[in-house]
Parts: sequence; structure tokens; C-alpha cells
Amino acid sequence: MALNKDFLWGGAVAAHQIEGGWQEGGKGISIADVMTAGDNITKKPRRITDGVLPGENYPNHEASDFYHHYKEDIALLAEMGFKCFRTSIAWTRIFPNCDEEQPNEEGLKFYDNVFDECLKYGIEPIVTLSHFEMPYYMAKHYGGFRNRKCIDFFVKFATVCFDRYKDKVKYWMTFNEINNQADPTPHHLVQEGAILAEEGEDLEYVMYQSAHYELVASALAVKAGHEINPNFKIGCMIAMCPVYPYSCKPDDVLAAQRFMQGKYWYTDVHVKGKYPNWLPKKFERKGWNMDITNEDLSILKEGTVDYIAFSYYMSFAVEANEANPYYDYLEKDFVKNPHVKASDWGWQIDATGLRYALNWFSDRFDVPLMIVENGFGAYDKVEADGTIDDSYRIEYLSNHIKAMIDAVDNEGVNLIGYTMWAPIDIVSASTGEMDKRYGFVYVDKNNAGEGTLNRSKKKSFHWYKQVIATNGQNLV
Ligand code: BGP
Repeated sequence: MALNKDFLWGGAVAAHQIEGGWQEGGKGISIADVMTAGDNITKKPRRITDGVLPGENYPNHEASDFYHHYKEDIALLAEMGFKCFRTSIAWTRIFPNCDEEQPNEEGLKFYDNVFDECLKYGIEPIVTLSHFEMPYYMAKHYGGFRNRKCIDFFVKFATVCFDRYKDKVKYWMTFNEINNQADPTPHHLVQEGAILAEEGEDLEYVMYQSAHYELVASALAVKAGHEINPNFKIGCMIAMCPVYPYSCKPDDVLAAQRFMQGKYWYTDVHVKGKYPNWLPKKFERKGWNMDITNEDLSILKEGTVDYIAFSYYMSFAVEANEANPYYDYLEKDFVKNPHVKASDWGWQIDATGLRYALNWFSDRFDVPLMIVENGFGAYDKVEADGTIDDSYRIEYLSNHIKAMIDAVDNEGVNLIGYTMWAPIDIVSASTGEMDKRYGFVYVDKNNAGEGTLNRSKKKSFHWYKQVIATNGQNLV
């Protein structure tokens, strides 16, 4: 058997993409609640509005209504044999604005119910503390993580959760895909740092400064968590899209290496507790006066994570570009990789890249790894008899699981779990669409928000059930 018998098979979602109930149980407005729906066909992007405005379509307000369907949904996960279920705790259910003295009991109770329901079936809850759903109030009134004060708000939120669920949850992660902001577009900054970009700001500087505060907040949370329960496993969460050189031209190879540095330095800080050498050099070159104190540097050292959780969907390729002489990480320098196909959303499909990613982490960091997202967003068709043949999803997942098993079996990668994204159809984070589906379970709701919210099983539901039952041996 390549995989350990305790291997954590499961699936992953995020509160804002599945729960709905945006105003229930005393919940506050999160940054996801002010993001409108986009559309892949017309290429309409999501917009961030100044508060919740009348007449706009905010898909996360209802999402898949897990808030009212969680029992039914968790029963379906149990039917597939899930060993674990990754979700996030919506920060605004616990601290609706971020700066309240006391947490919101009704919000805490909701997650007690969800975790109890999982535990009833022997499903281990795995929890992300912050998954693109920071309080809107924090972004608006404090400037999000560009403000050092927000470290305290996060640590308080984390500590309340650790304390409350210390006997129910063992695996935690702090900030989802903290490194998505490597290319600091306003959209990325809002999702990762809850920063509303201001006119004329140097977004790159703002990103590095606020990412530093987030990393300090994460380290403080790790320390606090270990004090509350020494058995906790608290990880970071990294979006891993390996960057390949477009050719073997030395400058392309260097560009790819520098892009990997630009996208993955966050992992160094989380795991090794220190900045890689190239970063202080960059700050110097830019002439930035960074607020990084000696005390911060000690905190980073003391609050290193127990494991690396990462998402993997696709790989990128880059060509050296004279207009980018320092090889700063900018997504506009990416080129299409002619050797791989792409999804309808242009995400390059590359199972070998997952094996590469596992080896890349394994060579650099001596901590366990967990794949906490991997999946295939696609348009699904419901046949007249109600069945859904999503063989393309099975093909994507089985190729990736095969690559993952090869990395464990052949290269000895220390991998403890795999939670595919996302077992139940939910709102897409990047486009706000319902029709970009990942699930084994279909949710009857479309981009326009129409549908019964009824759940039904796709072909992949039965496939994943036997993948788990055979511990990954039977992938066909
Ligand atoms: C990751 C996010 C998830 C999820 C996933 C798929 O970046 O952590 O929240 O949404 O990507 O992306 P999308 O929903 O845009 O298809």
C-alpha cells in the first residue's frame, strides 16, 4: 500500500462559498458579501462594491445554503466514506466587525453543530481560520492587514476558535492561499489581505507590508494554539502553481526560478520562521521602509507551522521579459504552455505538476504535506433522467491522485491527506459563478441564482467512494 492506512481522504470547501445565511445568526458582512457575480462566457469580472448595494447580484449571500443543509450534506460526505472534511470558520459569524469585545455565541454554536455532525460519522473536521472572508468592516475602517492593529483582531479570533473547538478539531490552517497576493492586483489584495486599494498606492509595497503582518498574525496564532492544545497541528496554506521555464534558454530558467521565489517565499517564513535572502535585497532596491521589527522576527521563529497544506489546480510557464529585469512575479509574464490542455476557464491541466509540486515542497521543508485543494471546475449537464455523467472530472482527479501516489510511493514524500475541491457544488471564488462546478454532489442552482437547491449525486460520487474504500488503489 503506497498510502498509510490513516491517510486523510476527504474534500474541502470554504464558509463563504457554501454556507449562505449571510445575515443569519448575527453574522456580519464579510469581504465576500460585497463581491458581485462574474461570468466566464461574457468574461464579466467580479466587482467589489462599497458595501452591499441594492440591485446587485451577490452570489455568496445564499451560496449553496449549507447553513440550512449541513446535515444532509455531511450525510452525503459520510456516504462516500470521507475521513475528513475541510471547511473554514466565517470570521464574521464569530466577530461580525472584527473589534468586538465578546464573540458571537450563535456563530460559535453553528460550528459546534457542524463539527459534531462530522464527528458523528467519524469525519475529522479540518479548519481554515481565514479563507477570503475577512470582515468587511476591518477592510473599510482599519485598512485591512495594512494596519498592524489587525494582527490582534486575527489572533483574538483564532484564540477564541482554538479554545472553543479544542476537543473537536485537531488540524488547523491560518490563512488560505496567503501567497495569491504575490501579484498584488486589487482583487487579490481584497481576498487575501482584505485591503481596499486606495488611489495612488504602491500596491506591491502594500502587499509586502500587509503580508508581513499576516505572517506575524499567523505565527502568534500558531503559538497560542499550541498553548491551548499541544496536540494541535496548525499549518499554513499555500496556492501551489509551479512555474516552469518556457524553454531551456538560461534566462527562461532563471525567470522561472525567480518566479517561484516570488510566489512561494511565504512558505519559507511560515515553515522556517525567516525571510529568504533575496527579499531584504528587494526591499533595499525598492527603497521601502518596511515595518519589520526584531520582535516580529522572533515571533516568526517561534510560531512556525506543523505542516504545509496546499492547493494544486494547474501549472504556469514563464518566458524571460526584458521589461521585467529583476524577474518580479507578475502574472502578465506568463505564457501558454503548448504541452498541456486547459479547462473552459483557461486553467492548465497538468497532473505531473502535482508530483513536481510535492517533490518541490518535500525537498525544501521537513514537515508533513497535505493537499487541501485539487479539483476540476466544469460545466455539468443534467440528463433528462436526472443523471450527470462527469467523466471529465473523474479523469482529472484520477490522473492527479495517480501522480500524488507516485510521489509518495517512489519519492517518499510525506503526505498525510488529500481533500479534493469541492465535494458539493459551491460558488466559484474567482468568478462568483455557480455553474463552475467541482462537486460530486450537484446543487440545483445556476449563475442567475435560480434553482431548488436540491442535491443529487453525479457519476463521480460513486467513483470517489471506491477510491476512498480502496485507499487510492482503484482509480478507474
Ligand atoms: C482556490 C481557493 C478556493 C476555490 C478554488 C477554486 O484558489 O482557495 O476558494 O475557490 O481556488 O477556484 P474557483 O472557485 O475560482 O474556481
